[in-house]
Amino acid sequence: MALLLHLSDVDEAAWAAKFRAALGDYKVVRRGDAFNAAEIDYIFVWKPKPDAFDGLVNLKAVLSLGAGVDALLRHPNLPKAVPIVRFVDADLSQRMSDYVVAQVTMHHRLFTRFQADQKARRWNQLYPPAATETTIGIMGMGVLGQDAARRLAPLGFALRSWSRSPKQVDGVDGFAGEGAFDTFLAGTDILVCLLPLTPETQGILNYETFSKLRRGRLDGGPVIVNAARGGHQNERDIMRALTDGTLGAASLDVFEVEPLPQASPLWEIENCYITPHVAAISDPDSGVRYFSKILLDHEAGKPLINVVDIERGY
Ligand code: NDP
Ligand code: OXD
Repeated sequence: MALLLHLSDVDEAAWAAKFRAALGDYKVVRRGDAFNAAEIDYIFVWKPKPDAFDGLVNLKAVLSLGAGVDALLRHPNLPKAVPIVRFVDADLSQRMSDYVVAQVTMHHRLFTRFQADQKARRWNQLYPPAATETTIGIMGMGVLGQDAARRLAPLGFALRSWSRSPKQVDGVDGFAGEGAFDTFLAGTDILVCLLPLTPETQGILNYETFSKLRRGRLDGGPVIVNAARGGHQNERDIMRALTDGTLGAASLDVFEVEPLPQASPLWEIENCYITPHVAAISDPDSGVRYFSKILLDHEAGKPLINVVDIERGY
């Protein structure tokens, strides 16, 4: 019985040390260690290599360091019948909401406009709308979307959400399904994407979507904030919309290709605010606490929690 760690682009050794401390006698191995593949019950992954699952014939669950599992689900050798547990964590939600609140408040107060005025030494008393006059539309009303709504509400913003199934959250005007998408957009000034990447949501941040957002409330035009996945956005369309005024600004944490290529024109656009996929990081202490409990509970006969619905894709 053992847990195998297979983490790329993060400090696997540090995670392994914490898992060993948390799991006591339960064996924890890393990719480079000598181990018998048949003894692996659980694999903890982030950006797994093609051979990650080779020989793991007794796997009970795949544990995903990421909250988003789109890339994992595309892994060509992902075992078909093994449940996937994704990361759901208050610390991760807090960090994501920190990002969302920062971007939303920055755009609400017309940061792009006043930065340009400052550069031009221009004194122009243009008053932003009150938060109560500004509507934030959250696409994806799951764990992260609901947390963001909860933290934006006390600031006074008008809130609306869009999800696959209807959601009733206090103080949030809920819209659900494709049929309600245009109505949702029509009243939105700042569009925040917290959707999972699935075939249905791929490319949803496109020119047509941007054209349907409410105009006239925020000087410069409506704004998008994407902290979900680069696959949600069409970057050519974002370029076009930022240049022709369909969008006033965009905050992007994720990109079609990561790292964002040097040649991308997005780097140069003043009303495009780029961060390198850092909106929220899975913290090793809370991550180890969360997954160790899940593993030990499961070994004690309890059901797994936060299991990905593979058919749905999230
Ligand atoms: P959840 O699974 O909890 O929530 C997903 C939400 O999206 C649900 O409300 C769901 O609707 C909705 N949704 C899914 N498909 C559709 C659709 N076709 N149309 C409308 N709504 C849809 O996910 P999380 O909140 O935990 O995470 C969201 C995403 O955030 C992750 O998948 C990941 O890609 C991204 N992420 C990015 C990070 C970063 O650092 N940039 C860090 C962590 C996560 P319903 O409620 O009806 O199921
Ligand atoms: C995640 C991420 O999905 O960091 O957790 O992007």
